[in-house]
Amino acid sequence: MKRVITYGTFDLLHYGHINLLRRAKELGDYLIVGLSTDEFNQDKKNKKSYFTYEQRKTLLESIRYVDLVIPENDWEQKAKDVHEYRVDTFVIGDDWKGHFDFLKDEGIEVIYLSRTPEISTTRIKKDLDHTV
Ligand code: C2G
Repeated sequence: MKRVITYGTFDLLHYGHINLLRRAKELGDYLIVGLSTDEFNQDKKNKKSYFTYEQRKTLLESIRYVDLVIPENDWEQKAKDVHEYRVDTFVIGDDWKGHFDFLKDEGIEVIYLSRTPEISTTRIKKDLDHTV
């Protein structure tokens, strides 16, 4: 059983997120998502999500590729999570390329997947602002 983990805010869930989660699941048998909490978003990621943590968690848990959603409370938890959840592979979009290579020291495979270029939560918000 190959276990894969990824992290993110996943606000205003869109097909770019789904493309990432689908490819992450294809790399193993079990996919864990570390979902950024509202506090982590506001205090450390300088992001204000439209949907709350619980709403974003409900959305993620309904996706066929996702097996478990855990809270992401800080930048430091990854090195602990990979052992606690017996993870083999860490995956994230290549906008983070190089940022998490330190996980290789924990014996974890680190893979950066290409982002879906034309879509982003920021773009959705901007486009909607112009339509109302
Ligand atoms: N993503 C993507 N294509 C997009 C938008 C997002 O592949 N058009 C990917 C991102 O690369 C990331 C995941 O979807 O792997 C979640 O995106 P965000 O919610 O924007 O994640 P981010 O805020 O970058 O949080 O500790 C890691 C951070 O929590 C990552």
